[in-house]
Amino acid sequence: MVPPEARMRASPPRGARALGAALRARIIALAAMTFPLAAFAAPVALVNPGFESKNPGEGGNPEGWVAIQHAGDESYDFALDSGQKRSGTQSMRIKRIGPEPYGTIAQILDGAPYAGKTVRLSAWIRTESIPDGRNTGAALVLAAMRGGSFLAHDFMTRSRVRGTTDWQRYSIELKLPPATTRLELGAMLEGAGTLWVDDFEMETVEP
Ligand SMILES: [Ca+2]
Repeated sequence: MVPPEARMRASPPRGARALGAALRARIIALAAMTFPLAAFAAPVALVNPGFESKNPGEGGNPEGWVAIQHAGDESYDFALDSGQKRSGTQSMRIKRIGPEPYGTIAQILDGAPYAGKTVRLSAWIRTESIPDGRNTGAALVLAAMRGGSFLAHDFMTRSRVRGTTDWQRYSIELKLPPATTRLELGAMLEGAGTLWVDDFEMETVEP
């Protein structure tokens, strides 16, 4: 014979059951909010995104990348640096050594597959002695082009990394106009100082 008090405890109180159901409903609602975004983010393959490749690139550059600087005197030194890395054994370093205004390490993709889509570029950046100023700073860069003409770009103009900073992950997004045929991505140092960059990632985003 079970005492009435014990029988009451045998099944969960009504309040607890209601709470469990509410929690389940909330988890389902959260999952519904999260999955559609995840489902439409598709990775874009990059060559040598962490600067670990031992294969030679073109013109002395790391495989998959091209060093670009403003015309004029050689003003930026581009080098793989095993003394600083976010992961693996080395990162890319850009250091200003002359008077010209910018140095960029870039990867160039066929833009047609991404025309009309939004892409998100992420990478880890570390900086040393980058001065404050209007035309200074480290940045991730994304540019949508048709041939040699810019259609749209994001150079982190309002969120440059300056001063001396430890590794931190940054992301930018760009909606590529439908006419895009060429996509340039990378990292840029404008003005003085040193920039290290490592572990690039890119994905298409279609919320
Ligand atoms: Ca690396």
